[in-house]
Amino acid sequence: MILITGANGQIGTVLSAALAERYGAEQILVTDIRQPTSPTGRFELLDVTDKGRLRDLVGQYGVTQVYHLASILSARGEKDPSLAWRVNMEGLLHVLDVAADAGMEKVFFPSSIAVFGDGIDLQMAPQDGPLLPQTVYGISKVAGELWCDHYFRTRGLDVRSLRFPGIIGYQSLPGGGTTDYAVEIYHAAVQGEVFRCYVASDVKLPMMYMDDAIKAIFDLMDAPKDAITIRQSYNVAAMSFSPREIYQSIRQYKPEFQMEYVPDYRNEIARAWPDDLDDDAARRDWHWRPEFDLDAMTRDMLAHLEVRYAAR
Ligand code: AKB
Repeated sequence: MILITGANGQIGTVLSAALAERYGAEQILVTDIRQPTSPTGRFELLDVTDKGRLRDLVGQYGVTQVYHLASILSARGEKDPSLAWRVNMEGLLHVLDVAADAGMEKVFFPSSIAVFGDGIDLQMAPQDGPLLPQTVYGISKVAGELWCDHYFRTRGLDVRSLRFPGIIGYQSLPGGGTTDYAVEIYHAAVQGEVFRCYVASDVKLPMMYMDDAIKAIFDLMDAPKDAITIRQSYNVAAMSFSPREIYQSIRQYKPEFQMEYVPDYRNEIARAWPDDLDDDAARRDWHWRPEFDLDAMTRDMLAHLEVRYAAR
């Protein structure tokens, strides 16, 4: 049985469905702090800060793998640092401990571009280099990566991780992140609204289409154990753009679309993150290759969202 935490979230919604399609819905245990509207597989309420509940579910269902997605993201984390630390740090430690005790096969932990900050070339963040994040979320991801490596070395737990860029998909909405604007902009464009962008026009960030994010997770998790040479977290890159560039990409198909810039505190978070990532290690170790660039993503996002809003 495969357990997913944070399964109602932006990635969790899509990953749960993809795992159910791969392994069968009866093999998937979907968990979250809130009841989903339409669960994929069996659903159980789970707050990851409750270790006893996690241990009980793992025993009850005979869980052999965990995809640990429950997390407070960067923007919300700055508003409530103690909540972010509790959920992100305690939650991960509970998962690692319960998984190691149960002798699980594998664990997946998403890290983030938020691990980067001062001390590196922000135009192309290296795989190895100083990790000096400026957000609570970033600090929790750096500590999380080190804990994953520690559990691999001391308990033999096969935990694998990716440093995700901003993820963009039509299936679900993100919440509490800095890169959320790059999803919201498509919804505004399709609904004929003026988009108010909280990141300045020239701030480039690494981004990835949801299909590629799911592919990256599966490619990493399917790789033979001895191919995984990095037990902290792999950089994975797909595309990099600024608000001005995504706006121009949308305007090719929606020439009437308008955007205003109203930068807020999230702009400062975005400025401290890299423009792009060096993902040579992921390409070398488990043959990572993204499929979507900005324009391919724009076409796919607009096509799916047009259908959804037309049906309302
Ligand atoms: C966020 O913006 O906080 C996340 C991330 C890049 O990890 N989407």
